Amino acid sequence: MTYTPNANGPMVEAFQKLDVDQQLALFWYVYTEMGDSITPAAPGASTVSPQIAQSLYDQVEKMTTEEQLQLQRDLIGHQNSLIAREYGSMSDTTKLLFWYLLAQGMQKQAIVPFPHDYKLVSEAETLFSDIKALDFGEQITLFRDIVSPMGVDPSEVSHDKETGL
Ligand code: 45D
Repeated sequence: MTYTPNANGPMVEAFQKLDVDQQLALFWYVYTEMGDSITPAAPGASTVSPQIAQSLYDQVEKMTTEEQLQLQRDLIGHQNSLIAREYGSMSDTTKLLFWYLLAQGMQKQAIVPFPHDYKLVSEAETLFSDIKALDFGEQITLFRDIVSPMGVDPSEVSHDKETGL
């Protein structure tokens, strides 16, 4: 099967059209679905920097649960912050690893837990089914395209007077 990153376009757009909380919720359901098949020590993971993802994760783990949730919402919403800029300077695969660490942190209750009664809206349900129909390699390409633009790319924004960043 031939596959190009561009084939993700419509799915990436559908993901970004969801409101921020629905994006987080869908991402959580994706993790619960595929979590076991993700192996952080995957061979050939040459562009991943585990120490960088881990140190960013460690900063988030120290926050209160409210701050942890806000940080995740802010990454999706491109809010300027030190962590958003640190995130934006990582490689796409390291960004994926960071989200994976967050999801694992949620599972071990070190990060704000997912509310059991929180439901996906129908657009998110549809997208979830579409994602499940992709093979593993296609899913990873899709998630890279989704997490890549999150945060703030420090090389693309100018100095922010308000935050001093
Ligand atoms: O109260 O090559 C709501 C590596 C609102 C290795 C909420 C890899 C209400 C190298 C928003 C619902 C492993 C990196 C609360 C490859 C409310 C390599 C909170 C692959 C509390 C390929 C919701 C990595 C929250 C892969 C907090 C495939 C939701 C990684 C949070 C995949 C959701 C990672 C999170 C995935 C989801 C991570 C954190 C799918 C994370 C998903």
